[in-house]
Amino acid sequence: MFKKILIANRGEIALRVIRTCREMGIKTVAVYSTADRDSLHVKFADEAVCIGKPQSSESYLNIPHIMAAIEITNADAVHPGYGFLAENAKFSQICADHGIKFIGPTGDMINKMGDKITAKETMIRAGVPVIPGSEGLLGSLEEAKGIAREMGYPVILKATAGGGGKGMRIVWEESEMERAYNTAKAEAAAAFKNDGIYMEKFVEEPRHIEIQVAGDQYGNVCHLSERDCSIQRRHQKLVEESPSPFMTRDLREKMGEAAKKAAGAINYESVGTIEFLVDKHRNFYFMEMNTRIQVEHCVTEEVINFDLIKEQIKIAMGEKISGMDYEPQQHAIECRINAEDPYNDFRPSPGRISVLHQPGGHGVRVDSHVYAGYVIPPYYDSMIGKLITVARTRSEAIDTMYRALSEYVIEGVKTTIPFHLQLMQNERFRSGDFNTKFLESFKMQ
Ligand code: MV4
Repeated sequence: MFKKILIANRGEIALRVIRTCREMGIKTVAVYSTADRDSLHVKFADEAVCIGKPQSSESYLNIPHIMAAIEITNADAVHPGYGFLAENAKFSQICADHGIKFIGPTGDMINKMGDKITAKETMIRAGVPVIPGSEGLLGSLEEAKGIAREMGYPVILKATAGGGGKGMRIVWEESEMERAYNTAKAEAAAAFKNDGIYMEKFVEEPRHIEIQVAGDQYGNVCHLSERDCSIQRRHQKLVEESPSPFMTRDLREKMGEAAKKAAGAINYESVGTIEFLVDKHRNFYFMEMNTRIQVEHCVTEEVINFDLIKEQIKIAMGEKISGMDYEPQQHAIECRINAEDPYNDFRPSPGRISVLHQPGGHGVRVDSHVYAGYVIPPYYDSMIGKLITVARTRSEAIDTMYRALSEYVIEGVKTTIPFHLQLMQNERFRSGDFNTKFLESFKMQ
């Protein structure tokens, strides 16, 4: 049993973890940068330690500073949240070496999924469908052209150290290959200090559907159904929902089994997510695994009535999971409320929230760390909070969302609320007929 958990994060997820710890009777330690002195996670935790300057590299990404905070507060476990150090294999390993439980997977598990070619090879061995492409790294431009000619264009070049859309290049015909090959390699080298790239057949207009999984220390794995995250802009998710409007019982069964094989292949411990691309014929392919709790975990919590943070902590304490799979019992939608201007290319809009009224009522959940007078610092992501609605049907969840968005008042900064209001009224969104390209043609009124 943990007595005290240090939360190596900030914002809404730090608050989210503190809330569950309170319910479990576990003491909490917040860490904060000098830009976050007045944050709610600092006020709500039992203790708080300043870990440095506003830049993430000086605070939330600074492992020595965080280890010092663990040491002086005598915390016995650390929750990394999402982003920052959540998928840092070294940090997980360093915690283990110091007898501190990292609430998440081991460094070895993070490494096995962090390198995309290694992950893909592991999936092939486990019998999980992957996108056809090169066998491992591309050795030369000529090799790339040869594979593409055999497979047929379009193809996509990806960095093996990448993920989340960074350093990808779509190639539509052979004349574009040389340039794409060279820029993809150069970008990968600059961004990840690893210029290894590989090739896949480009799947056109896919859906992004991910399966939430949980695995314990005894080799049990279960799945907790899907989330549809196809409403994205430049690889930033804006809306997530469960169940997916594209899902069928049969497809969920198949994707759920594939996701369990994927997690089982690395003896995964903790909660995690298997991301799939799903084409219009409902063929699905492993894309990558997220070895962390995600921003959108709340939609799963609402449809299966389950506290995923509590589950994550219990798994880290060595409890067994039931091994049962879960099906959505309701419909939940999440809208990310960001300090961004949807009328101006979603440009960040940090600053002081002068007036705030958050929505409530039946079927409405708000996960947010802001209050009236709070200043959104420019150093971190621009999320103000997440608005989640839950109802018996998708159409009712959308209606509740529209009502809740209409109640939301945020003055002082621009927000994504006007975008979400228009999306909830959009015919194609309402009919469930969308894919990852949908927002490219969406125009604000
Ligand atoms: C793809 C693809 C089409 N074909 N791979 C984007 C994020 C990264 N995880 C991989 N991504 C993609 N990989 C093949 N072979 C299309 C995307 C993609 C995408 C995927 C999910 C959600 C939004 C997306 C937007 C553009 C491209």
